[in-house]
Amino acid sequence: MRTLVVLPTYEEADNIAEVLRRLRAAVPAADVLVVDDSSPDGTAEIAKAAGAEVGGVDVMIRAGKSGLGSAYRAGFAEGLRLGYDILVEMDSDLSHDPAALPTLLRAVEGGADLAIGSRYIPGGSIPRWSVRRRALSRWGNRYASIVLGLPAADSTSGYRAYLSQAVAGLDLPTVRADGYGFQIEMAYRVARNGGRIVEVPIDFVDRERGTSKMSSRIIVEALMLVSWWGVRDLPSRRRTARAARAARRASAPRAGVTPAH
Ligand SMILES: Nc1nc2c(ncn2[C@@H]2O[C@H](COP(=O)(O)OP(=O)(O)OP(=O)(O)O)[C@@H](O)[C@H]2O)c(=O)[nH]1
Ligand SMILES: [Mg+2]
Repeated sequence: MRTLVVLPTYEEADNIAEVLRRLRAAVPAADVLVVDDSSPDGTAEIAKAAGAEVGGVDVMIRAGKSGLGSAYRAGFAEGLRLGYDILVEMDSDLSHDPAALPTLLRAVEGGADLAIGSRYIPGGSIPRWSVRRRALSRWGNRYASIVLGLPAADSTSGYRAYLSQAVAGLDLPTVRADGYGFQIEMAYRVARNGGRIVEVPIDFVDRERGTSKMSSRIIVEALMLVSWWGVRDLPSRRRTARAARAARRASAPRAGVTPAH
């Protein structure tokens, strides 16, 4: 299946060349689209040079820093326009090991609409995170999963592969969230469309070079959005659950009736 890996970058001059080289080694046939927001540190130029070296890399340069969600929306729109079968999300700071990508792609090829690289299923890990950061992420994920009925242990993970058709069906231009909220919103929309979500264990390596662009604003945004979607969609989730219960009752054998032999 034709695959496009979308790599959002903002000030990843120290990481992007190695990401591209390791990506090419892990998935020789995949194409790559770097979406750079005019990083002042020259990330785009380095990406172009490393891209020419490894092949199959395009660089989209946008006018200014507009956020992770917006970068993925632009990259995915381009991937859909060009007719790719699978669209991949991956951070460009080496937190996500390119060597794990073939496993995510196999999950989509095997029938998943969304394959999430998960830190919170057996086999997954975050070796270098502090207890505080781990707890925040773990409980944030639990909250999203309970409030939205999301069938995923790690809906904030940014390492994932989508079947393009699933992305085409979720009305991408109306996805508004950024950062963690963007990841949750995308998974939630796939689930609400009846899509199949599969999780694959990954080891999340903390970035060694460059600076984090995550902020408390992004955490608060995710929390508020999840709470709002939870309240907004409660009636429709109840209706769906009632219909599922009724369908189960209708298909279960009736009590007191002995099946004929
Ligand atoms: N194009 C673009 N990319 C961005 C923007 N903000 C972040 N990114 C990229 O998105 C990816 C994830 O951002 P990080 O800052 O590493 O966020 P994080 O991985 O949640 O946080 P850390 O654990 O601190 O690294 C990286 O590849 C960033 O370069 C943005 O505004 N525009
Ligand atoms: Mg990171």
